[in-house]
Amino acid sequence: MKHEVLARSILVLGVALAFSIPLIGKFYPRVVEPSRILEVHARMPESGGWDPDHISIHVGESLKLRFTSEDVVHGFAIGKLNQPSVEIHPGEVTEITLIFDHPGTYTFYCTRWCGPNHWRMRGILEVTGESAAPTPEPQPLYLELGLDLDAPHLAEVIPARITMPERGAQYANQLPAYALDRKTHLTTSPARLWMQLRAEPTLASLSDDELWDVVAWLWQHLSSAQAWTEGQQLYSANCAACHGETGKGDGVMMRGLPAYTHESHLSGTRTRPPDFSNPRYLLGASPALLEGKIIRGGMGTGMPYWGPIFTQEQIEALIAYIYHFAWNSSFHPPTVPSSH
Ligand code: HEC
Ligand SMILES: [Cu+2]
Repeated sequence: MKHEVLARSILVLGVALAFSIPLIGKFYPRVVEPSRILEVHARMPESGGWDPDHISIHVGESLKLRFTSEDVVHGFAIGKLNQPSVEIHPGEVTEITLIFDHPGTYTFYCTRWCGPNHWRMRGILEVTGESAAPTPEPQPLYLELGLDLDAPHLAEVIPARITMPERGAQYANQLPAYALDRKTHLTTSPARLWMQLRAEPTLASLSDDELWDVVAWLWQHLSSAQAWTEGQQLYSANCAACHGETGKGDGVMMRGLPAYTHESHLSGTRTRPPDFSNPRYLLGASPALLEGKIIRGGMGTGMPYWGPIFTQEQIEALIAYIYHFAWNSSFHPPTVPSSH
């Protein structure tokens, strides 16, 4: 899927080089003679953000962007393209050359925490030109399901101890087929799935704790270890400043704001993120719901929208990573040491 996007829509020439050599302009003419050069100024969002913040390029045209920063270090990346970002240092010029082979609209964004409104530092890159009709993006699952993202989603049941997925694995062959089905996984919260499995006569011999091990195993099983690692990296780069390294909602950007409480969860008046290590919040949410929140953001709250920034795979990786805060939660009385 990654390769498809790359082949279909973009070539970013020499971006990787820009990491090691800040002033690489002289290397470019050998790669490609740009048909146009555009100066782009980077400033903190408080002082205006990107200038210009709307860039147009024609299919096949090679556009050289010359970045300068007028305050602190910023980064430049284009959403959904899986290309490394370039750094923009004050007093230096960073150049990249873009060529697209397909029309489309992209969001470019700052990749450095340059200030409290860092995530608002975004702009639009419009690629114009005729071509075969663009492949429509699949509709996000939360829209297909008609989920109300703002409705409360407290877990009806939560584990009484830290779950042990490796113990849950031994019951894999006793599970009803739907439990292993990916669509069920995406549309069902862990708490709901637990309740469904609890009602299965064939699993009646399992204790409540063992059944939680099964659900935790399913959550691990249905997302790959690779996704988890990618999710961890994306989380610390993009989310931890608000959500906190340990997912407690206590990131540096959130200090001093009123706490996230049950009341704020129920009424929708939330200023801080929820504590991801509190299973009441996270184990009551399906992957489709979390995906919706990440794509759309929390209207009116500080939660940014990430739909134009991350690929589907990156969002899935983030979700796989976020759930681990609840599974490994020290919120439970730690009667058994966690194996993670
Ligand atoms: C600028 C601060 C900020 C950043 C950065 C941020 N968030 Fe949030 N996030 C919030 C706030 C505030 C909420 C609570 C909003 C609400 O629930 O309506 C929230 C809520 C959420 C929720 C909903 C949780 C629930 O149980 O309803 C998810 C999921 C989430 N964020 C994921 C992410 C991910 C993934 C990233 C990084 C890619 C991220 N957030 C970056 C502030 C932030
Ligand atoms: Cu910035």
